[in-house]
Amino acid sequence: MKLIIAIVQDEDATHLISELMGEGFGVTKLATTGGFLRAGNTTILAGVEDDRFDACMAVIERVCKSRKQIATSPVTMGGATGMYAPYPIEVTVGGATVFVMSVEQFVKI
Ligand code: 2BA
Repeated sequence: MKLIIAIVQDEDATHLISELMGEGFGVTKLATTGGFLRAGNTTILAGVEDDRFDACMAVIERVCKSRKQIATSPVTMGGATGMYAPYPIEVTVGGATVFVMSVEQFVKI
């Protein structure tokens, strides 16, 4: 068994969960925050049997879209002022950031 930890954009989360549930996968949704954008995203936990791993990854790949977002990044203004001036940068977020772990034991009590 594998544990899939997928960090996805909030915009994709509802659709992804219903697609995964519709295909019989068990999922848990966590409300999370990205360290770089400091904006909300969604982390999906899915425990899947090895023979269904590819099917689960295929759903994630199909549903999760990449999008461009504007982030505000601070830059130091030169000289002795030590002041910070925010400036916009464009980043491409997603489709999904996925970690896959082998599950040693799965117990439901
Ligand atoms: P954030 O940390 O808010 O990052 C959002 C997007 O900003 C990233 O999209 C990437 O395009 C960009 N970005 C992140 N760090 C950057 C940096 N130091 N310099 C320039 N651009 C940067 P994704 O790569 O698709 O990541 C989406 C979210 O997935 C991240 O949100 C974070 O919550 C999670 N994530 C990504 N890599 C991770 C990792 N190695 N470990 C844990 N979580 C990760």
